Amino acid sequence: MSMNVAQKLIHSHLMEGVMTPGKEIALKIDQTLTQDATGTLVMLELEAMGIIQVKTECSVQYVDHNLIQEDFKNPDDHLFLQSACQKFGVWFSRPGNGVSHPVHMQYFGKPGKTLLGSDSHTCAAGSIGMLAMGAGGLEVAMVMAGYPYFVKMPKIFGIKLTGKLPDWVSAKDIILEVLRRHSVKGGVGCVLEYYGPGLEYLSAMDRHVIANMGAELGATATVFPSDEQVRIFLAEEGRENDWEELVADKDATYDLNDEIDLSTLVPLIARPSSPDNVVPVTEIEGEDIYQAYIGSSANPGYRDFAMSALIVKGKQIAPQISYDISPTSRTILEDLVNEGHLAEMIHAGARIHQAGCNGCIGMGQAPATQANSLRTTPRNFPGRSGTLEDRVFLCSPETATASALTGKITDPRKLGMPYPTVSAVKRHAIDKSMLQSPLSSEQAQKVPLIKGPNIASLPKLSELSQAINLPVLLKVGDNISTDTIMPAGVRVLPYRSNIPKISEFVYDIIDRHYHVRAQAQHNEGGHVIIGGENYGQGSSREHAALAPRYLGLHLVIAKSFARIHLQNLINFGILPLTFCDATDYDKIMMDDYVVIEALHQALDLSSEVNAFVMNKNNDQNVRILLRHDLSKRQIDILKAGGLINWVREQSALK
Ligand code: MIC
Repeated sequence: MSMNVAQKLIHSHLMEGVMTPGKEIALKIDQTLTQDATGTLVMLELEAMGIIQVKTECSVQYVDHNLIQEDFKNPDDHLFLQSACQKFGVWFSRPGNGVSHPVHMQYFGKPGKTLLGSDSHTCAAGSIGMLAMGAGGLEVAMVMAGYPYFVKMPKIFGIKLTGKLPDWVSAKDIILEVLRRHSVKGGVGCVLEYYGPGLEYLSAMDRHVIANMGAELGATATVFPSDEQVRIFLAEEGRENDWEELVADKDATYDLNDEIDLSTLVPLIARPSSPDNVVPVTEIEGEDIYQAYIGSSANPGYRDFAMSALIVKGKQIAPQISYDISPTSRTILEDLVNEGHLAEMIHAGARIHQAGCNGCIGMGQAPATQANSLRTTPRNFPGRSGTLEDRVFLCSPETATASALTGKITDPRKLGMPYPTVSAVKRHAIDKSMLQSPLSSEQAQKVPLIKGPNIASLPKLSELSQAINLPVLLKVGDNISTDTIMPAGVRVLPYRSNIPKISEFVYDIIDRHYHVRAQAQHNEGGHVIIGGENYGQGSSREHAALAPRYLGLHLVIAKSFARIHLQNLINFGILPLTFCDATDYDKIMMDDYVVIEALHQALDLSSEVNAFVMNKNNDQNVRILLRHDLSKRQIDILKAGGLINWVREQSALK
């Protein structure tokens, strides 16, 4: 049977199940990636499961999110992570070494391998022919402990690229075009596979830009073939031996199809506050801007920074502009210094930040209230920048830099200068000195975990109750992102290792009193949340499930769920159900009670569950039909009160 690249990757790692879209399969995972904002929980979970040493071919822990050290919390986390890496046999990428995704691609990524990461943008590694997926931390901890990864067999969505990009249009415009066509829900349940003659002109780093933002379409993964461009990339990193060819069979087919002629694309921009709110730059040019932000895992390559430098070379940015440069890795920073580009940007008025995620996740560089911020980052969900009333636009480095020069949203083609050519770096920096290798298992056993006072143990979770009779404490609309459920930013991120404390921020972007109401209801048994379509899109942060669960959330009823968040809810014992008839969404109001009887039996016997909605005064009682698409394994995990309890039960049975 002829196969496309995604099918080949899945087939070679299939441990259980059949490759029928929608059916649960188990995959062998070769590598894992964790970052500090999600990794501290992963390490606590490994500890809670009693794991001695990780069993993957290679697991790497990065410190890239919580770099600001305004007090002890973040540095305590860094030391905890370093000790945990030594204890469990994990590589440690020290603070300052750079953003996980490009650094992983540079030093560890290998065509043909699988990668699971506790970060939704892990899919970026699909740029070099890997099957790379984002997941909740607990899923990653399980894989590190030697379990397979369970996921629904995706549909493979083939996107054929033809033609060549015009001047001033780059990889970011390609993924913005895909988002414009298919929306933030367009990739749910799919692997996006790019193929066709247009690939010839896209470097591995260009492909990283596209693969990274596959997360914004809700896709399970994005896959590119491993071809000559990938060989060139690995050769530049001194790892040509790690290259192997991986391309689709000649007569391979796809479950879904689309085609983009690159030569027809124009500079695009996603308006506030959703990555799929995409229009041509010309449609909104002329609006004043406050900030132009270059960097993040969505435009991480040397080329992206060098392009910005060449555009501003010898010029000055407009007076009101904050031109923020957030280098993605230490080696890119070194290359930019050696090639003289950093000096050009500084001269033009740039503000240079340390290598890491920084403003992308609201860790600094927050924009002024309601002032337009043009960013090369992957997400512009409301408030994610750190400013509640933000106006963040997503665009290419070309568009952001052109706008920094004029002070207004500007189509870069109108700068009236020739399109700069970024030449190859003369002596590319390859430097593993800030990557600490795992210890031998003998040495590892002697390492104590260093836990500062902000690192709290994981809360114990109760089993799923037999019946539900709980009030609705929140009703939200479509496309609620995990940035809304569990905000990021300097206020909140330092509590990623402290669930009791971080739970005080749950949903506070839309309801400051939610956590107080939830706490008050906790002793009464808990509560329910009602959601719209694509509930929980965006980040993989499992805090968006665990913290509400800590506050007593037991059931979410939504029109549909995003993949990673759905599994996170299950992993922390929160039942996710969907409406059989989406119009029933309108029949449930805040403070109504949802009643489900004989719940365990209902889940076991059928994919449909009867529920009653009663208003506060108990004088109105409506029956609604809910459904689930849970596997037996997922139902067992829910009944046990989450994955950690389930693992403990399984080990006790052995
Ligand atoms: C993101 O882009 O939202 C993040 C920061 O990378 C997250 C991880 C996190 O919340 O820490 C992600 O996408 O998973």
